[in-house]
Amino acid sequence: MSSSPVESLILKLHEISAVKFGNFKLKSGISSPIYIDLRLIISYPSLLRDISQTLISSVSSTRYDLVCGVPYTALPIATAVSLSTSTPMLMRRKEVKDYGTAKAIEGHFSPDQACLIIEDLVTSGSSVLETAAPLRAAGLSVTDAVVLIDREQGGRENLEANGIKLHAILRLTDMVRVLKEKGKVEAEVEGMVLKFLEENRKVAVVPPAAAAAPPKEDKKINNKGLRFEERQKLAKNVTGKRLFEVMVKKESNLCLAADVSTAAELLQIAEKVGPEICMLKTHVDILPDFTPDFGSKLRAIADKYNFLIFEDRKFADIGNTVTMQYEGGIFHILDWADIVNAHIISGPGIVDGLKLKGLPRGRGLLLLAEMSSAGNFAKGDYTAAAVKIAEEHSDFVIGFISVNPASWPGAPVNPAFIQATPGVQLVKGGDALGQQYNTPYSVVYDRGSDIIIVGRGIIKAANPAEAAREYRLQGWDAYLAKCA
Ligand code: S5P
Repeated sequence: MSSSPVESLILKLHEISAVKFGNFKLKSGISSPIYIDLRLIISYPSLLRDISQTLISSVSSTRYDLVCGVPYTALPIATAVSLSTSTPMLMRRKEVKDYGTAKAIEGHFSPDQACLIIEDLVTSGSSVLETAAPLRAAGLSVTDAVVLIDREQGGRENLEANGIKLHAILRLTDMVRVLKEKGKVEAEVEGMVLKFLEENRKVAVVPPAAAAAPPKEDKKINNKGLRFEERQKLAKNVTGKRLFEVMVKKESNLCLAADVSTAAELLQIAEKVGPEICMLKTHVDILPDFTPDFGSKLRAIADKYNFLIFEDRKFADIGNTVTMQYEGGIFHILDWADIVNAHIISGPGIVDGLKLKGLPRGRGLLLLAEMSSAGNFAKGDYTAAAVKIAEEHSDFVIGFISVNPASWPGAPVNPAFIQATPGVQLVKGGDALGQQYNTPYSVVYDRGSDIIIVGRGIIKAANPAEAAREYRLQGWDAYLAKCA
């Protein structure tokens, strides 16, 4: 019996050992009974041609003017697609050498064109999103991605949540089934792989609460076309002005949430990611080795790398109490934090109290207008009240902790206010305790925020400095797309 084109692709991939069965330790640390290495296909030109032809036919009803491969494995595949369809190709640089000097995208294009992303293997979809961000930032339309293998581990859902339709030639389960049918693997191995896939299917599945509030298709883009330079002129508070200035200078709208276990670790990570961030956020009350010189040590690093310090104290008491909490106790927050934040649950008196101490020292305040956690109560009238209080104290309030400011009634609010959003990772998802994550692009472009606040996405990464750089690039690209 003759095989279908997809079946022969599977057999060929198995033949060249691009699909292996055994016990493999994956980058994420988990052991997998199957391993796919598509880098090998460049050694088999006829297979590379067959793969590109299959990819082309699977997107025959999709309109695209350009193709762009996800670096590096998909670059030869994209080249083959480009050659056989005479479609111009773009390349996304993985490393952009210096701030603002090197281009993120190589090749000629005009901003109204549609670009198809080509990828070899999709797991969570984050590599496709990393390539889509700078393309979109350059004004290109990215609505489709074509991939040879879908590992069925949340990639399709994540991409869809980011406005990208995934066209996959084959799923890993099809692959194992065909190999079993053709006698290439034992039933037992097939069973192990299917079990592994089933158990690891939920890598980055969107929790229902996060999925419940997708950005509206027809919404206005918050602060569209307004650059930070212009908004800086509108800011009344010196720290607010400075934050805009630092963002522009460093081309960074990334705030690190430095939720590490010790002060020593915090100072170390501040040194590592300092060049990438505009702001570093602390929870000083989680540091068991806090000493009175912590503030001056962190300040020295902040001055060296030019970022602001934000103590995420979330004051919530009456005005008189917060003046003491701000200035006194063990932490003396007022002495070292440029910015603090407050809930408005206790009414506007809390801002009066903090302002009494903070304004003479040139400090700034962010109001929690929304929260990122599932089921929180900061919405509707509560959010509107935060905006009203901010307007009444715009000499001290520099902006908001927000989640979707583009959806606020009367949006956009005064562009002098900075929107800073937590709950950001490279793929949409959540943690086990109610945190909800959106991507840098959806936070800044769709939801209209300015600053992405990233904690575990950076501090738990194998290389935090590299991860911070990726977040900075994605956050800044999204800001540029909003300015375009
Ligand atoms: O609504 C909020 C407000 C804040 S400030 N949700 C949040 O997650 N945060 C903070 O942002 C939270 O306290 C933590 O420090 C950070 C998010 O960390 P991540 O590890 O989930 O990125």
